[in-house]
Amino acid sequence: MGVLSGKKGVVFGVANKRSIAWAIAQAWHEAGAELAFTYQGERLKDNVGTLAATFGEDTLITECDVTQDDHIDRVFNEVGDRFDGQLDLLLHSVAFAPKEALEGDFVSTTREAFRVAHDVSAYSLVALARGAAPLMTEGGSILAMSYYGAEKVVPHYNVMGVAKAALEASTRYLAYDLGPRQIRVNCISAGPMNTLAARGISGFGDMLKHHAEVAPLKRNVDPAELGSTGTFLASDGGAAITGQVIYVDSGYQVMGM
Ligand code: 0WE
Repeated sequence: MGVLSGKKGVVFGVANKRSIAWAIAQAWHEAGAELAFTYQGERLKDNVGTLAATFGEDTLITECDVTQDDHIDRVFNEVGDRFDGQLDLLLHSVAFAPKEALEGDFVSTTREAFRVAHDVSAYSLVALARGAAPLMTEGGSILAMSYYGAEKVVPHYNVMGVAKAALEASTRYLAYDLGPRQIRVNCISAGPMNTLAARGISGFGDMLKHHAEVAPLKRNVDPAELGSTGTFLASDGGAAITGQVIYVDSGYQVMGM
């Protein structure tokens, strides 16, 4: 029996098979959870549908633009119907900043780029937690993805770093609000991963190399390792862990030089 058997979960942020969301979803599935998936727009529907169908042809997949309150309301109605009003797990693996904002100087960030980055990447966790909480009647585990650029300057990460700082702080405030209902809220701060979101970021290959050279473990992070930590946090192993940011980064975060 898997550590998540009988648990029901909803996963936001699968784009393709390299997505962090997919790595964590696979680990949750292997641990016995039953999952539903959302996709961000029509162009990702088939990708997510094909992946989700490997867990069974009847897996719920539904569209969710996390900046639209009506999408979020509909998704939790559908999830509640599918899982008989029970939800235990939620994965938030969603971020976006306009490409220009990740290229120049942070000081050049426009009001609109700042707004969009925070709406998609940070406020969405608050909105999803509020939608999920009424279904998490037996407690639950909410997991979001962060990155080191939330706490230290990573050149060009810019407004995403500020949005991840807001995401991490939101995790602590949500942990406080939802704690009395035994709903836990945590972040995994992952080392740089070779995903769709990272592709097209100039110098990303050099970042991976730097990370592997500096990190105590002298290697990058395997997506399956994010899955293992995600399963631990969702399981009884993580039952007293809430409001935390757990670094899954080969130890990079401890280094001063
Ligand atoms: O959080 C992220 C990236 C998220 C992301 C990626 C994109 C690329 C395409 C958000 N918005 C966009 N917008 C786009 O138009 N990471 C942790 C990966 C990442 O992104 C970086 C990094 C790292 C690491 C950007 C600059 C510097 C380092």
